[in-house]
Amino acid sequence: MLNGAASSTIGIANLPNQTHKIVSRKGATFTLMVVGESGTGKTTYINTLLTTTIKAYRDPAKRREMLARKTVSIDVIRVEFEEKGFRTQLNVVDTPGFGDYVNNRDAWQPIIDFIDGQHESYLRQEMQPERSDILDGRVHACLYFIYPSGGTLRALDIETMKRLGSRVNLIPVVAKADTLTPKDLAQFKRRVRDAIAHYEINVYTPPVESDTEGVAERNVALIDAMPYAVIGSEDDVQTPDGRVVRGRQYLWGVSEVENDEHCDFRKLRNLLIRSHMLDLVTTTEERHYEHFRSTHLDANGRIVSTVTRKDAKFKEEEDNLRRRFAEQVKAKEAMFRQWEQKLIAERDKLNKDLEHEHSYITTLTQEIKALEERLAGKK
Ligand SMILES: Nc1nc2c(ncn2[C@@H]2O[C@H](COP(=O)(O)OP(=O)(O)O)[C@@H](O)[C@H]2O)c(=O)[nH]1
Ligand SMILES: [Mg+2]
Repeated sequence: MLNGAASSTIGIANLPNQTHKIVSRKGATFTLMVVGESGTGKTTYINTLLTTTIKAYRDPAKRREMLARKTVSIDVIRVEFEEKGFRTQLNVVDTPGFGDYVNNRDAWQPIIDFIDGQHESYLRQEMQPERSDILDGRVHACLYFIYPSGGTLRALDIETMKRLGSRVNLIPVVAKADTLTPKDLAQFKRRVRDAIAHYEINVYTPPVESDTEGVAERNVALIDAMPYAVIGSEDDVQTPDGRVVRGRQYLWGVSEVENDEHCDFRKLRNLLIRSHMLDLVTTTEERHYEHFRSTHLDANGRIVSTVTRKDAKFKEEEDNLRRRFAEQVKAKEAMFRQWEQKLIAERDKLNKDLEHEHSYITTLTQEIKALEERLAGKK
């Protein structure tokens, strides 16, 4: 059961009947991933999203079990919710932050490998004759957490977002929006938007066209709000006017998570799990997965594996082996040469001995001959 302030229905239950049938036969799976520098609030955001969205887990133990812990590896949190008979399996992929190292080259590689790996796994299953139980781990939306520096996108953000945008529905997010004043936040969002356009980063854009009145305008407003400013909090706090809300308490007041004046948390949640869940799933299938498929099958229809890391490691091992082999060959060659020298020396010695024997025999033969002649003379 889903129950939050503005979440009377979730995405799947809101769909027109036709799509209902397609999605709900086995229940839908929706996979959301969070990526970004360490400490930008990714894990907190996941917990905020889950606890403000899925309130069925009133049992504290179960709720704790569901929450994300400090992230040291790529973690997948699985939650299932049901609304009007439609089951949705929500997978949230938490990733350890990057950017902690002096050398951040290829920091994005494990994340890219994960995304490509899910596509590859799906493709492998799809090519099997028995395909009724396909496990679908493909990432439908990737939230990229941008550090609220007040400046603009960092080089690492640009490099990572470029790679992500060509593989998944990339949704940029301004982290910890409560740390910027509304004026600075608006300016920062504008700069980020400009950088995204300038560096030609491919981001998810909600489709505008819609027959339903008001929906098109809402979608335009959604596009304009990108990058979505979010505030994460695991606590409920009291506002100066007495309301208890999810938020962060400060001396000057409260930053409210679910307040449109404070951040875009509600807008983003609505986009993800209600208004655009199906579009995120279909664009993943039709655009990103299709692109992966068309670029990862060779002429014989065999899968070209994506494991770049292992390639590099394998090559290193191969080089080591080759070097060790060459060294061993060289050592053996030296040994053979020594043997050869010894053999030659022995052969020479034998030859000399033979010569010696030969001349001895010749001398003896001559002596015999002389003796015979002398004997014959005496007769
Ligand atoms: N001011 C502020 N702090 C936040 C926000 N979200 C998370 N934090 C804090 O930032 C720190 C790092 O959060 P965490 O979720 O572990 O970051 P992660 O490394 O990206 O997963 C924690 O102390 C959080 O309480 C936010 O929206 N605003
Ligand atoms: Mg974390």
